Amino acid sequence: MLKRVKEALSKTRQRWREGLGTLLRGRKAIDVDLLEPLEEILLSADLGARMVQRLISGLRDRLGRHERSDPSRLNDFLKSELLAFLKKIESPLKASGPVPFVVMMVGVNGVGKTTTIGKLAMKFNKEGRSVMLVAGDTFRAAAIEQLGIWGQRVGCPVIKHQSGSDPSAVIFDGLSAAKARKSEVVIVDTAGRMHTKFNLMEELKKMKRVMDKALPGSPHETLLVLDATTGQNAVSQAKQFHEAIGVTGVVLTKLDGTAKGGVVVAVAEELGIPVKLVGVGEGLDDLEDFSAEDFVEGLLGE
Ligand SMILES: Nc1nc2c(ncn2[C@@H]2O[C@H](COP(=O)(O)OP(=O)(O)O)[C@@H](O)[C@H]2O)c(=O)[nH]1
Ligand SMILES: [Mg+2]
Repeated sequence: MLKRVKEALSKTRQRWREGLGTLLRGRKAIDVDLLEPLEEILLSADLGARMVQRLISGLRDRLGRHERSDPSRLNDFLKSELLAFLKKIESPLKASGPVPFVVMMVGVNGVGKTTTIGKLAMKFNKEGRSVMLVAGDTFRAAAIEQLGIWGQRVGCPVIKHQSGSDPSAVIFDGLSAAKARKSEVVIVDTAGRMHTKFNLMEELKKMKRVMDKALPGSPHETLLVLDATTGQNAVSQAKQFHEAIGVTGVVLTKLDGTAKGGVVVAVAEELGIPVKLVGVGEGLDDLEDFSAEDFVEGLLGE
């Protein structure tokens, strides 16, 4: 598991190590004049301005107290600070308690919602739990088809209506069917939408109301899918979705092949939303529980 996330974050880590190496070359001690270039490097890993400020001021305090540790300790300090912070937002997806347990997936277009649903269905299926998928992205016929294919691969039922129909209607039917069949986990797909489009955000609110009507208390998790390659824009997406419908967790996809993996730290810092899952590829098994340790190792490790 550590290997997958570490591999996925290798570009971010490589950039960090190169920057740090250049910065510390020939240094005997950490001095205040290091703080500014260090800040630059941390910002380029997309940890977000606030997190970077927090780390830099922590270092400044230490230097002020004349804790002039040798440069090789710098990375350890940053790692332990980051770890302490990320531990607070580490929260694996349990999907236990209510039956059916309903998970709603939201996010902008192309971030990996449908793919994550397929992976998640596989994960639950492997745990021996019955899963049902609901094709709440009725916007395009291709989206309904795509979910159907994932359902076939995993071997779980997919509840769908025709494209162009009201997403709330298929969601109501889906949850009713799940209740009747005693499905353990229901995962609801939704159409991608720009976080800045008022009407589309209102539509999400309606879907949530309909879920609560069909199965009081649901959805039990509202997961926002964020594409790690988008960098800091993910933070404004998270803010808007959270304000509109109350996100309970984040899924960070496409961590493989990006040097912007630090963005999850920025999202957590701004909003305090737990990070549940991490996508590390396009395959069925390319989904991991978020682990603070692995993440910090991946970002700042050897
Ligand atoms: N490399 C990589 N690609 C991913 C990951 N998750 C999704 N994708 C790809 O992103 C594209 C969009 O995914 P899709 O699930 O259709 O996004 P949606 O519009 O949010 O439903 C597809 O080509 C997926 O294969 C991931 O973790 N890593
Ligand atoms: Mg989709």
